[in-house]
Amino acid sequence: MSVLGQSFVQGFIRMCSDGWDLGWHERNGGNLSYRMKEEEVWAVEDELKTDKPWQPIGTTVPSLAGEFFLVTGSGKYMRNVQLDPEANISIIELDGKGENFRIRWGMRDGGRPTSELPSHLMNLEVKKIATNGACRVVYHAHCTNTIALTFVLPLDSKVFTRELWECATECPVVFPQGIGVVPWMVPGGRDIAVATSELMKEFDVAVWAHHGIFCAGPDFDTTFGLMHTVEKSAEILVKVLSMAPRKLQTIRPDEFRALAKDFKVSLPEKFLFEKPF
Ligand code: 2HA
Ligand code: ZN
Repeated sequence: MSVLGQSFVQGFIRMCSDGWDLGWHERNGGNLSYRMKEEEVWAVEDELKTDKPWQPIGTTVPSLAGEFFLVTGSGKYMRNVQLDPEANISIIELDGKGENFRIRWGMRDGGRPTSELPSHLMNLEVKKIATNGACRVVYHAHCTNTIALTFVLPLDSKVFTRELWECATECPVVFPQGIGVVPWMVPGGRDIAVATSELMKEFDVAVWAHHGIFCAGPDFDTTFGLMHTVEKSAEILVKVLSMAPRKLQTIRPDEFRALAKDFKVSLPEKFLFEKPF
């Protein structure tokens, strides 16, 4: 079967379109990567080319050595992925040291993988190790309400986690570990990749101040659903903060503890501190 006929490719394309539909991908904003399964590599082997040069990743990911990834292209628009996948996404292979990559399929008219490739690969590496190989998807989007909150909330994981948990009852169940916050940094390089992947050891979500969100998960639905849940909760908080200077009521620490018990999640006590509404 062709590359485009594969279900993992179809799932990847749909996620790009869904993010566009929700307004998270102005111009070339945002990017997506997927760590392919061995059998998915075998299934498309006939279509993989070897004429492109090896190039440095810009960081080292030894635990991903030799693996294959489906990634969006640098400067490419999420909007266009569905319309012309072969020109906007690519399958890349990593070398035996996890230092270089080469394009094996896609980017038909030239170009290179996402400018955030170091962050994607370092996050995928940390998550692969932390989940015994279960994590395969890393997604970066420019979610409006979450970005807006990075101007008015302290850039502190405890505050972001607690505020977003309070704004939608499902949040502590969907991201019980909480969410990390990266202060403003220059995007695209190794430094922001190191800072983000350090947080990804603990969290599945990292907010980039004044920029966007990185999410990780085992499949497209879970990862997209996580991004969507965080951003929905952020939208509620933006509305609440716009309506009144303070909440009249909210979910209290003991209520989170009761929720955790019934839903069988464990919520770190560091997020359940006493505070005014
Ligand atoms: O333009 O989102 O962070 C792609 C990006 C860079
Ligand atoms: Zn971005």
